[in-house]
Amino acid sequence: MNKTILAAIAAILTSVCLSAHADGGVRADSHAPIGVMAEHMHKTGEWMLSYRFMTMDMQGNLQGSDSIDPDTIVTTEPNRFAGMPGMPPTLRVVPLDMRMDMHMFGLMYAPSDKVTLMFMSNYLQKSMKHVTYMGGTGTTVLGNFETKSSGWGDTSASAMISLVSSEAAKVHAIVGVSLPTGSTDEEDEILTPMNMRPTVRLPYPMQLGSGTYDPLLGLSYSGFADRFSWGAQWRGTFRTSNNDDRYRLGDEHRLTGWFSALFTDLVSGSIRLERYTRDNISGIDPLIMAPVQTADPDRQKVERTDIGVGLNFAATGAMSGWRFAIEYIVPIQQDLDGPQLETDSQLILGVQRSL
Ligand SMILES: [Cu+2]
Repeated sequence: MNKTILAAIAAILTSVCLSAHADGGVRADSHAPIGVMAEHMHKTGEWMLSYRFMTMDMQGNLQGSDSIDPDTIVTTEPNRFAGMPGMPPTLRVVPLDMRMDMHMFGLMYAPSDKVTLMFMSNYLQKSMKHVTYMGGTGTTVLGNFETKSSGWGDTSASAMISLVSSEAAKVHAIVGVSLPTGSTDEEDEILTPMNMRPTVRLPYPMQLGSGTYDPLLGLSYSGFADRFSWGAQWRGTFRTSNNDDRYRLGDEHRLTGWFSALFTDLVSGSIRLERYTRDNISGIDPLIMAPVQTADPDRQKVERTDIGVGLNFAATGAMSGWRFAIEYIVPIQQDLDGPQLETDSQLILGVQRSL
């Protein structure tokens, strides 16, 4: 993590807080921790623009919840393409680490107090480092390579519909659709166990979109006391049809609960738990075929529990309407259909501007 950037962010946030003075009604924790989406609504006629930067680091592999090293993977883990021409019996290429940076842009608008509309798009930058073992058996390393992909991901359009709205409690439903604006045919050069360097369609985790129109559903609750607040939310993404490449990604669910404390009206700290699940892929892209775990539709399932700590800042005065937030998230439990890369940490920075 870049310490200079973090120090600069801390300095900006501190000056925003110090220059702000409290005025009635604004409280930092009226928005949930920044890693939670679609958790607040707006009043009739209000707009909000937001930008979030999220970075995710993955290092090392898990089989279930246990670490598995590359030498073990390439000698014991079966290759689902075994038996096809030139394919070895076991995996021979192992991902070592992955980094994903996501730039998320959001727009919210409330046509009434009962309904807030939300649009989100994101720009993704992914890179994955690998080790390739020589030939079809043994533990002789042939070399390393890195693949990269970048571009716009899928776009979502949702409506939040208020069910309960009082000072102390707010509940709303989330109904939306994810649109397939992200690419599913990203390519890059790889190193094969036969020491060739072809450019091929990249495995599933390196693609940018789903290729499908997916219903989004959710339910969100927030509760407020004088100096404290809390909330819970479930959001699901349902993959209902195959894409043009003959597969569909697994359904995703996020169940989260958080607790926030106000330090001043304009600064709050939070702690949050999240349960994230993603199913395996059904179907298979005939152009994604390699002796590597990421090319296997049955090695994509994730069950993970994360814990996050965060800070929210709400500005007033000259910067009224601006909010800044940060959240740092680490897993406390992971169970993967592996071998699969293990998540190490996520950092989310956010800026929001209400109009
Ligand atoms: Cu908003």
